[in-house]
Amino acid sequence: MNMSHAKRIVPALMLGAMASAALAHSYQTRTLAIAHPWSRETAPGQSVGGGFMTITNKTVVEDRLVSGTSPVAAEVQLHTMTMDGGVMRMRQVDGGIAVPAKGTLELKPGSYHIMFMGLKRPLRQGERFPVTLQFQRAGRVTVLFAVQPITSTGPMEGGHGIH
Ligand SMILES: [Cu+2]
Repeated sequence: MNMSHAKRIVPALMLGAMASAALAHSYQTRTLAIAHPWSRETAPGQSVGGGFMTITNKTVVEDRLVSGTSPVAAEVQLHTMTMDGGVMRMRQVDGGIAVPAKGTLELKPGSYHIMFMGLKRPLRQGERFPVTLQFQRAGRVTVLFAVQPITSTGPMEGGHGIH
């Protein structure tokens, strides 16, 4: 890499870091688009946290989110919510979650979500932490989860900022 190239890249990275609290973020692989990975701030002593994002499959072949890892948690699980005698319960998903061909998998509160089990430290509002997602076809994809206020019900998109 020559010097002029390096000089052009640095300001862009700095701008990205400064804008990160308020702006939406997304990731592209050859086959998937992963939008707005987010999580909620945790209370001291809270050992689990939720993770949410939107995964779009750009191909005509189904993919599958099968597992994940993160340095902030002992284990990353995939969960779903089901009605059980009138009560919503979350349950670990067996065999992963499909990302439909030319379709979208939404991980959101009250539905499919990621569960960070055995948090090694509290998740603080405004920070980002890495999660490596394992897909059946797309392989490993590492994304950053943005930690939003504990009251959040959806991703904070660009321009909305912190409420
Ligand atoms: Cu859960």
